[in-house]
Amino acid sequence: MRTSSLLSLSWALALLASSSSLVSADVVEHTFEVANVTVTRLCRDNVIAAVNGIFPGPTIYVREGETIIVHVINNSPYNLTIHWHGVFQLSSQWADGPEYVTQCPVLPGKKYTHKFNITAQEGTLWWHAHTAFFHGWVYGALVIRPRLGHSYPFPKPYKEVPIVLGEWWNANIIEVLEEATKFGNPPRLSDAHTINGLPGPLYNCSQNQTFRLRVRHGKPYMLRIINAALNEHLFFKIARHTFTVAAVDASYTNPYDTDVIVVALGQTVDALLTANQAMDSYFMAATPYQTVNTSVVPVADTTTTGVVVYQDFPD
Ligand SMILES: [Cu+2]
Repeated sequence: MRTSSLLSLSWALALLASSSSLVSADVVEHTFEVANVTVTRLCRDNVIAAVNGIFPGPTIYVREGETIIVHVINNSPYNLTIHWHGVFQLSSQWADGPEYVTQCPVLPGKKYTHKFNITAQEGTLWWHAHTAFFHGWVYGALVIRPRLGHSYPFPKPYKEVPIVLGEWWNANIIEVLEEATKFGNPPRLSDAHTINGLPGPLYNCSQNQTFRLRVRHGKPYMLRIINAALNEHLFFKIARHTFTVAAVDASYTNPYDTDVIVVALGQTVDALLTANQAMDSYFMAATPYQTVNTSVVPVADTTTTGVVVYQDFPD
C-alpha cells in the first residue's frame, strides 16, 4: 500500500516536471513606486511624477508564457492607474488598469498589485498611467521575448534597443489638461518630442540631452519603437539607413523594408537595422505626421533627434 502510493507520488512528480513549461510558468515581478521627482529639460526644472525615480520608467522584460506581477505603490500626490497597453489579458481583465473601466484609481499613499500572463504575444508593448494626461510622465516599454527554446522568426539581433517616443511639456501636465477642460479648449501643445525621454539638439539646452545609440559596424540591431506621445502619430527615420519591419504591436508581420516608419499613437513597431554604413554618426529623428490644416487644428510641429554612433568597442 505504502509502496504503491509512493510510486504514484513519484509518477505524479515526474509528470509534473515533464510538463512544467505548461503548468508553472516563470514569474517576472516588479515594484513600481510612483513619486514626484525633479527632472530638468529645455532649460527648466520640472517636478513630475515618475516610476522608481526614472523617466521614462523601467523596461519590463518577459518571455511569452510568463506571468507578470507588478506592485504599484502610489506615493505621488495624484490619483493614478497603470495600464498594460495591448496585453491580451486573457481571464485577467481586472488587471488591465484603465481608470474607471477595470478599476478605481490608486489613491495617494495606496497600493495595487497587477497579475497577468503574457500569452501568444511576442514583440513590444508598453505600459502607461491611464489617468488623464498622466501618461505623459509615467510610461515605459514592455519587451516580450520568445519562450526559452523558441526563437525569433528572423536572425537573432546583436542587440535590442527600446526607442520610446514621447512628448514633454514645460508645465505640470495634470494642470495642462485641467486648464483645457475648464475652458473647453484643446490642451496646450507639448514643448518637445523626446526619444527615451531626451529631446535632442534641435531644442534649447538639449545638446547634452540627446539619445545616443552606439553601434558596431556590420551588426544587426532590433529597435523596439513605441509611440508613447499623447496626441500624435509620428514618423521615425535614421539618416542613410533602412529598416526591416518585423513586428507590430507584439505580432510578427511579413517583413518589409522601408526607410521611414510611421508609428500610430500607442502603437509599437519592431524594426531591424543593420549598421552597414560608413563609420560615422547619423541622426535619427521623430516628428509628427500631419494631415490637417494646422491653422485649424494645431499640431506640436517639432522634431526630436538622437544620434547613431558607429564605434569600435569591446564586447
Ligand atoms: Cu494605452
